[in-house]
Amino acid sequence: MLTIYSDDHRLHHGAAELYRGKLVRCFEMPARADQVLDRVRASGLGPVIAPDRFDRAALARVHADDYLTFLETAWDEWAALGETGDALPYVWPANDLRRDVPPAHIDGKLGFYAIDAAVPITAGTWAAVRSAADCALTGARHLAGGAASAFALCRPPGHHAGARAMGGFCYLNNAAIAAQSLRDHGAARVAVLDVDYHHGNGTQSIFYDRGDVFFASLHGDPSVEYPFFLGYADECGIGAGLGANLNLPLPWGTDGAQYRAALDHAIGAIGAFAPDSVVVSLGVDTFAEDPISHFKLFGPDFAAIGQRIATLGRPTLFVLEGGYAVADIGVNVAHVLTGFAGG
Ligand code: Q9C
Ligand code: ZN
Repeated sequence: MLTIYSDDHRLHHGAAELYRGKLVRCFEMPARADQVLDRVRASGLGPVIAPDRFDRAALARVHADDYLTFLETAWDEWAALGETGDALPYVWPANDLRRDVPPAHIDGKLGFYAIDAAVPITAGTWAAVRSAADCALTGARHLAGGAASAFALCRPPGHHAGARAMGGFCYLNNAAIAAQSLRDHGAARVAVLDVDYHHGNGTQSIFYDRGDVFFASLHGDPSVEYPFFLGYADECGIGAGLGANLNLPLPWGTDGAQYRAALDHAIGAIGAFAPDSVVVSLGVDTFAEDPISHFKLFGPDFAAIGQRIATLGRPTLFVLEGGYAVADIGVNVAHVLTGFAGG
């Protein structure tokens, strides 16, 4: 299996995110990608290549033009205030406010385009998020060219980013951009399977009204878990997308056996959808020792995830999402990928 990786992820290194009344050190950090790259190399999975460069049009297939312009210019507008630390929002267009007018000032723009305060923008953020999207797009290009599988080692992650919103450490939705690229290059039907601990709200919302991209997600029950405001079982799609969205919220404490039962359900639904290719939003924050999550999966459970995905027998692109137990993220990701390769 080919891995696509760029050192440019290092250009994004946020200092802090707002959590429970404090600014805390970012859980999403460059060392995560280093660990994954290290274990991919050690596992003999296959070659590691640099991404091709894609232009803005590939991103604009999924994201709104004004949002892309915001991401591209946010740091310069922030720096023009005389600020030297990371840009973070502090006000949002929530209930009872207007959200039809994008503000002119950067403080307003940050809140307008953010769902939370876990998305610091630094001088190198735009370059890094572009490189992550390039990794995903390169993986999609290899699948379209006939590869059976690929792994886009993306950082920062993407599945919380909507067409016009950043959040949860995510800026561009790498998996959605890749899924759309597969659609644009020969696949009539694509399934996105999201196994990150958190609901992939961005991916769901991007494809919610479409019948050509099936979205299935296993995640912590949003009634008690981030992102709280999407990811419930009754969200089944709308219009042409009705029936093409499957949410499987699971309780805190979910273990390997419970997880596999839900995964088999999702895989059955994806099989019935008969996709031409599959994109996996691969988060390993379901790990028992993850510092921000509440599932109880261990190494062998990750291999079983890969094996079960392989039973679909479809060209499959894995896209890295979350996983914050930094010392273990590489081992757990490698378990999924080698489980798939051997399954
Ligand atoms: N400090 C992904 O896994 N913050 N994003 C939760 C814990 C947001 C996770 C509070 C978690 C986002 C890609
Ligand atoms: Zn996550």
